[in-house]
Amino acid sequence: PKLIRLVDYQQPDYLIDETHLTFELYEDYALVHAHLVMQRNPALGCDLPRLVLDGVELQLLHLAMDDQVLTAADYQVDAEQLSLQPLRPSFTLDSTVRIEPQNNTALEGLYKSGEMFCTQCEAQGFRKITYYLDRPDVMSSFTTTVIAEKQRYPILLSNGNLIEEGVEDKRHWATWQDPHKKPAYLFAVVAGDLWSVEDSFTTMNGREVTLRIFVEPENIDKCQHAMNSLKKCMRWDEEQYGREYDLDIFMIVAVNDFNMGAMENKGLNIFNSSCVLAKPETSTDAIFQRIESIVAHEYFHNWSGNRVTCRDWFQLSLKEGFTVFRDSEFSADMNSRTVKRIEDATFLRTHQFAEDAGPLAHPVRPPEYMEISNFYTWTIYEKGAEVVRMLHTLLGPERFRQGSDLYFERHDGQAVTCDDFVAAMESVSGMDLTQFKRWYSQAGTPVLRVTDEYDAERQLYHIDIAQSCPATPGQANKQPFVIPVAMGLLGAEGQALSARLQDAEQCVTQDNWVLTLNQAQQRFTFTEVSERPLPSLLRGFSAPVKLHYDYSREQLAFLLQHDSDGFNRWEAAQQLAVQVIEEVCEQLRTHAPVQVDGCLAQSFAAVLNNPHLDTALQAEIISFPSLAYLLELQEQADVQLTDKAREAVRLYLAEQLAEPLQALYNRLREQAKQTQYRPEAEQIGNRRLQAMALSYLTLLQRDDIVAATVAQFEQADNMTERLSALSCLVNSTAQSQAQAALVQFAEEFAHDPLVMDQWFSVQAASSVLGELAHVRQLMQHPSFSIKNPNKVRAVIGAFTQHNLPQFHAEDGSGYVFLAEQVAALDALNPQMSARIITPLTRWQRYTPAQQALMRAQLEQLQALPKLSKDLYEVLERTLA
Ligand code: HT7
Ligand code: ZN
Repeated sequence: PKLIRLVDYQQPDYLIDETHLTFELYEDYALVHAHLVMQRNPALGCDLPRLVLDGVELQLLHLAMDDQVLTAADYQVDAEQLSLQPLRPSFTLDSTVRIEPQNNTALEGLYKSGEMFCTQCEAQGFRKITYYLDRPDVMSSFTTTVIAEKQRYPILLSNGNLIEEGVEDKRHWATWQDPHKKPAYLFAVVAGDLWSVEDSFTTMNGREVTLRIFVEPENIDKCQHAMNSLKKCMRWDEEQYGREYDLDIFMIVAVNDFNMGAMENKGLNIFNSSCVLAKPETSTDAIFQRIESIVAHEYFHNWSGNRVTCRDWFQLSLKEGFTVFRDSEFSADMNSRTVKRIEDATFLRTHQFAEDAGPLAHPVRPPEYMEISNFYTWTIYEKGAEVVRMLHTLLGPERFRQGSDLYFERHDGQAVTCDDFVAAMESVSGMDLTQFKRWYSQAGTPVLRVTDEYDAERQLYHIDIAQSCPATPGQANKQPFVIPVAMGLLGAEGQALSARLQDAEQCVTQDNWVLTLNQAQQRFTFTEVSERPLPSLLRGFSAPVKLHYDYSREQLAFLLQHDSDGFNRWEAAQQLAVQVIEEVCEQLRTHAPVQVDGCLAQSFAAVLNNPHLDTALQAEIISFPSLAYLLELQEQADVQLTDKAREAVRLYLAEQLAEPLQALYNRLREQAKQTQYRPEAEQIGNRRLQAMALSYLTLLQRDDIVAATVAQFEQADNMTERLSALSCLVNSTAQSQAQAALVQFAEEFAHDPLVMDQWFSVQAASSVLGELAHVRQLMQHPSFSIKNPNKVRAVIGAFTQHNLPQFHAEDGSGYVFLAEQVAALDALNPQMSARIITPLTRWQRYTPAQQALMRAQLEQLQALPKLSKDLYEVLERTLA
């Protein structure tokens, strides 16, 4: 496979003005007729180079140019392309191809999910449907006719508005027309026996939009939350960004077999059913929240992605980073802003920082790729969103909104670049963002080292910040980034200190500042500082960096109690926990007696007693750093030792805080019993704190607590409480109760694949129950199928990403298992194999013995006779 490079980008030689497609769907194949109205790209001259169309796994049955039928001598065709010589600058091209959706296990292009036909065209799936210029800068209008058997496929959908439909014998047809020009990756077709819920939305200009969610009949009672979320985010986009919806109908279809979360096809979003279907009895709070955010994400793409799209796939973060930022702000407005920020920062620091520190590190705008599907990464999405967030911080909300308005106005209907986005921000702010753009071109997580000095006599306070960034593949040396560091100063009583920041743009006294770093080493001086302050740094996680300041445990406990920034209160608790756990790691390493510092228990007790903190934030603060995050902080990850230390500290906390935790649990559980379940912020916070309390109490191995857990499992009327109880049992020593609960659960929900996913995950992720043998057994369960990505994630993904002690078993059995599954999956679904292998790609992080075991598996995979392009690229980079 060859490398595609950003520097080689060239405009398309030909354009497609109109695309007319007819799909004839049958049980063992489909015919696709394409009529393309094309022209030589006028920007490139009058000569007529050969026309090269993309096409993969297509059987060409017919080809005609300007109605002249072409024979094999008139064109060349290979496994990926079809080329021919146009004779005029404007011409039409007709083709018919035969494809086999029923045998398409890669879930890219047109495929079958159960009894339903559906498509996934981003990034390059359209070329598996018909010969085309399958690149995002070729934008065309689409008219699509779908023909299928009426009884099996009563619903026939495509993008845009329905313009005609009819019946002929047992077959029927529907024609859809999308008036907005779009690249092929936004194309979609669906045919199936679907039911729908319908609602409507009146836009800010008084237009009526029909909203429809299509699902398989048994899921019709699980659509309301997605519908509510859709209406909320449509209003939010109007109010916050001035963006109005632009078709008469907006449709969502839920499918069971889907490689990612959802897809923003114009007017016809296709969703993984796990990201759209919910009801209280089967879905947890986390699922309800995920649905709200993904529905919003896909809807927001209608502007940030569809109306203004990407010129090429190197610009993927242009739409994904901006849209993640938008959906994250939406969720923050709908729920607790602080908790949302904590969740986002935790995710970034656990997953994206690891990616940025490993062999697959790449900039937000990668310079090259072999297989673009491999670049739907945490860096493109989450770090890309942080880059947009930093622009928001640097410009301020009003100018950022002006920049966004200008971007949409300038580029509506165009395919553009990240530079165009930043240029709009420059135009409205007058700022020169040239240096800022290093965030798009340099990979790696910057590290900030902060020291300070207080001059009591002159009431001066100096902060010195050094920034550096580790080398990443292909980038040995990094230039300084522009980094906004939001901060405040606390006095001895915990009060916010006001002061003047010297040389700041506006020299006004305040108590919340944004320091803008742009050099390797910088000093910032505050004047009129009345006492020695304690700095609260990187408030709200204002930049995706690692910040080191040498806080004592007392200072962290003080920040945890007094900081006015909720995010930094939580951050202080995390840092305190990390320090305490690392101390225990050291004791275990040196075989010293384990002594857990009491500071954490005292601080947590104060948090639990603080009536001014909401329960959601309390829950976040007492939630412990995950094992994955702790390992991410270590120079060389020691899984078993860190797990032991972490568990020892958790047990110590449970013992010390047993009384308040028990009281809290009892109060919240009683309250839950009296309250009708709603997936709303306040209740979600209560349930999360209740679950957190129960998970600590479980460690005490007390019969009364086991009994309370069983009672919660049996009596709760919602999945959030049931699953948290089940998880506590599975991870406890009460294995007979755990087994009984698992059996009961599986009997009750055998018919519901999404609930069974939760059943699989809770076991595979458990270091108590999820031994490899058990995980292999789960894969034999009738509800498991390796062809279904949700099942693969629920079992293999949960085991390798959340059951680290078992996955990293010292005999290497976890690595052998993962390699086996990767090999099996690669023959079926390359996007999934290249994704599920991720834990093995981090091999350099572990001990030499583990490294050798992991590397051996990677090399064995590399030696397989037939590898997909996706997996080939990942292995090449990982072993380079
Ligand atoms: N833009 C969508 C990306 C996507 C995708 C990419 C590759 C393979 C399968 C896929 N399904 C969806 C999703 C999004 O970011 O909104
Ligand atoms: Zn997206």
